[in-house]
Amino acid sequence: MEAGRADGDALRSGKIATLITVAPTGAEAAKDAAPALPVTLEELVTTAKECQAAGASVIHVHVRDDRARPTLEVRRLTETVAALREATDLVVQLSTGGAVTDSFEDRLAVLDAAPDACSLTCGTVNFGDEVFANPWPFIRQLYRQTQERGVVPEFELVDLGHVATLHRLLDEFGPPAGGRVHCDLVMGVPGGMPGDAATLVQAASALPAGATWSATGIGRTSIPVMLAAVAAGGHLRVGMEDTLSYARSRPASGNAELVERASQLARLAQRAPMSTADARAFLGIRP
Ligand code: KMH
Ligand code: ZN
Repeated sequence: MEAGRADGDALRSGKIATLITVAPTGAEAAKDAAPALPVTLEELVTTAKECQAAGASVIHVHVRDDRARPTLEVRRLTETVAALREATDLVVQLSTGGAVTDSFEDRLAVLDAAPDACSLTCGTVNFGDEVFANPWPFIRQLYRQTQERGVVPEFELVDLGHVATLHRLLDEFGPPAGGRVHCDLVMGVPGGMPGDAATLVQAASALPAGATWSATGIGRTSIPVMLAAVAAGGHLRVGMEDTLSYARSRPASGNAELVERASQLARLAQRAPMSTADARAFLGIRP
């Protein structure tokens, strides 16, 4: 694909800015253990505004209920999408991964909240002591629904085998809504691919021609993965879904400082953070 090669050249020569995604909450961390975790709508909106100011252009959203437990209740998701659109210009990407306990039916229904974008994990993976289930029939059904509804998917690749499934998905069902194949290499999940530079290069090299990618390192792999991603011409995802620490023995004070550090690194690499308007054009988000 010509467009892909052009993107690759532009990335290496610094002509394409860095897309920074913030994943502020996730489904796993407990508010008691991490008081800075945004779990109410008000906290999420405040975090989103701070993170946009710090350089994020996409927000990957998991919602919590009144007791701070993860939920996929469509009413809450819809309200959250509306509130984030009202308060920010961020691309709103809802998680269809949810929590490991969520049903496939509830995960498909996330699209009823009509987000700009959604995550789409390309395979099952051990997830600590749990299993994050993404069998092929579910992946296929979710992908078809994103195409029908014009929701731009981000392909979450947690293991190298997920790259093969991404190829299969595109071969069988064609390009995604928005036209760009954009992936997130989720590295360092206990049970998934390790979060190191060699694996990152291997995974990025195996992507379909023309695909673009960001990377995120879970836990203590956060910084090595971020450094490797910038060096290899990738984009970045950071946030308290992926790591609760800013540095060794130093909890993150919030999401904004994680985004701020990613922005500084991007600027250092001569690929400044992408604006929200450019991120919408880059990902092919509908007006
Ligand atoms: N919470 C994980 C089980 C996604 O958002 O799409 C799944 C996850 C992936 O966070
Ligand atoms: Zn997530």
